[in-house]
Amino acid sequence: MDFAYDDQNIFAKILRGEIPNDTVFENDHALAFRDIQPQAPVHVLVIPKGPYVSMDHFARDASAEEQAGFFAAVAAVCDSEGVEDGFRAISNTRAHGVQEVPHFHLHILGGRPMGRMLS
Ligand code: D5M
Repeated sequence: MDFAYDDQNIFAKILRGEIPNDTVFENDHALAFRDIQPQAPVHVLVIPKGPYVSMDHFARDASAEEQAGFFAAVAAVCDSEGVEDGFRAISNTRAHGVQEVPHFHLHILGGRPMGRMLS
């Protein structure tokens, strides 16, 4: 798999501070911010700060420290967003997953029942 990274993608620009974002949480390895087109009362994107295109890229090539930092951010978002009743986490990947932004991001959706989603 070729995981060539395009540093002009919109999340790279957010990480460089070139585009504003509504930050929920940040640590050394990850940033969490509100989706600009929310699909639920809670809709936060968690992204690694490193240049990873997709979840499989991140899982293969990110260091243990980067991966721990990423999941610490996921935990912090879950703690702060009031999703005790549950949430859905999605990472759209490449063409079949209809990924729009080629920087790995985990959608965290909550605040209402999500319904079945297997299509
Ligand atoms: O979809 C990418 C997601 O990223 C989509 O839900 C909109 C969101 N998005 C796009 N631009 C921004 C900015 N500037 N801030 C916040 N959220 C944004 P996917 O199909 O998962 O790649």
